[in-house]
Amino acid sequence: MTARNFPESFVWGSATAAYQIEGAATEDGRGRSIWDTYSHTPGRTLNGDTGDVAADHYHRWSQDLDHLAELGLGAYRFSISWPRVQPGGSGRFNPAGLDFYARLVDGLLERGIRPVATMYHWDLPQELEDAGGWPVRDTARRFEEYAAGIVGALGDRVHTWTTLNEPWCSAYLGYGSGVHAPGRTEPAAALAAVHHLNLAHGLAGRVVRELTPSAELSVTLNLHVVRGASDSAADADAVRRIDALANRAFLGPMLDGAYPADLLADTAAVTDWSFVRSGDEKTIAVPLDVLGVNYYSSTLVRAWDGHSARSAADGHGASAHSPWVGAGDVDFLPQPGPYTAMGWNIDPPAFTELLVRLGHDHPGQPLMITENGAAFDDVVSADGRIHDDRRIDYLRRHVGAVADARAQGVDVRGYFVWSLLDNFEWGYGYDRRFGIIHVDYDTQERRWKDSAHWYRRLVATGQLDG
Ligand code: PNW
Repeated sequence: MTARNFPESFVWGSATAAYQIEGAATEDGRGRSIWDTYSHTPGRTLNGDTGDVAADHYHRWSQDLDHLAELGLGAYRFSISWPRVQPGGSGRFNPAGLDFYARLVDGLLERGIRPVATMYHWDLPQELEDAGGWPVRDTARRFEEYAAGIVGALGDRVHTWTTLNEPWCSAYLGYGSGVHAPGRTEPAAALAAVHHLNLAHGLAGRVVRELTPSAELSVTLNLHVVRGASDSAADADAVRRIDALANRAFLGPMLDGAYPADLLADTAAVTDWSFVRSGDEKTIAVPLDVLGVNYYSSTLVRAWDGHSARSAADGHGASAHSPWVGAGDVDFLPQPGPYTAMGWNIDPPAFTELLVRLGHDHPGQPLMITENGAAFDDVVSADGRIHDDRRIDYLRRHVGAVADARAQGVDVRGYFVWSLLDNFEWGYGYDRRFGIIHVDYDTQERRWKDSAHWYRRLVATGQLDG
């Protein structure tokens, strides 16, 4: 067997998120989330796009599950909309909302596809934001109650429960740079959000353990591969600081039971971290069956010398409101291309590097790639097909990077392509297409891109071509 063969047991899937595909924003008793508010606020999303209709998956879910089955996928990662199942974020649950997910889960099981459910993919009920949002501790308690409701309703049928998707984005983009909902730009609040998201993960994890011991428990992190512009001590320190904010702020408490001391020291001018109470770190460190890893591109930094021009690659650098709380003197450098339509650089070796590091730092922790994929400007050709060769090339090289990590002994158990369908790409609206299946937003017609055909063959053979 060559390094590029994947065993039968390797899980192939694809991923979506509720607000990005469902639409039906006001149907069947759904409440409002921070993304409804944000996307309806002028100037927040490209072209003023909202998730009101999205890919209309709420009405087309059955047909969409048929696509999963035709792709031959073993698992489907979706998210549950908190305001659809618990409209005010506390108290009463909405039976119609729970029914939707019960039908979805049953539809997956009927097709022999494992349900991998994410509890939170960024759609916080607006009422909870009005009460302070993730910077306040009570939100973690509300999340625990929500988790008990959905696990109680669906627990025995869901194969894997994922507490959070990318808490890095929720905390730093939602409360630091403000480019995601709720659009706040408050550095101290962003760090408090980090902690309360971690706490929410731990509390919900305990709920899963207690209510459905046979289900797998996971969390999904968007981990950063941070490289320095030189091997100077100053650049190495910039790498260490960004690694602390991006990665160890989550990996530390979740997998090692404590926040890294350097993170607390680096951010001391922003907050004293007094929101971390005794016992919290123990709660957060609930053992995980799998750690979900999302990877798209890499990050290059240097220590700012105070003189040279500042750059702001990805809009995440030294902009007016940086997500990199307390690291205003770290410069984010543009990287060599090629780039995807997000402007993100393509760096498959960094993916292998990340996985090898995780295998080294957290031995015995199984990993799952819960998102990887690319947006490109897709064109429907005269033959009616979408020849997305660049997406195929991106996917081939990144699946290859996973194979390389596995060949080095890293325990990666599966791969989910982002995304099944074109969808609402947050601040970029419908302008950026990540799907392996094209969506015509006028007719809601689904059409397989060449990448979907390519993925089906990979899934069937477990063998990378080319
Ligand atoms: C992830 N960043 O989001 C999400 O989990 C998906 O919902 C999203 O559609 C996908 O990746 C593609 O963007 C991210 O700015 C959004 O670094 C932004 C960033 C990273 C991930």
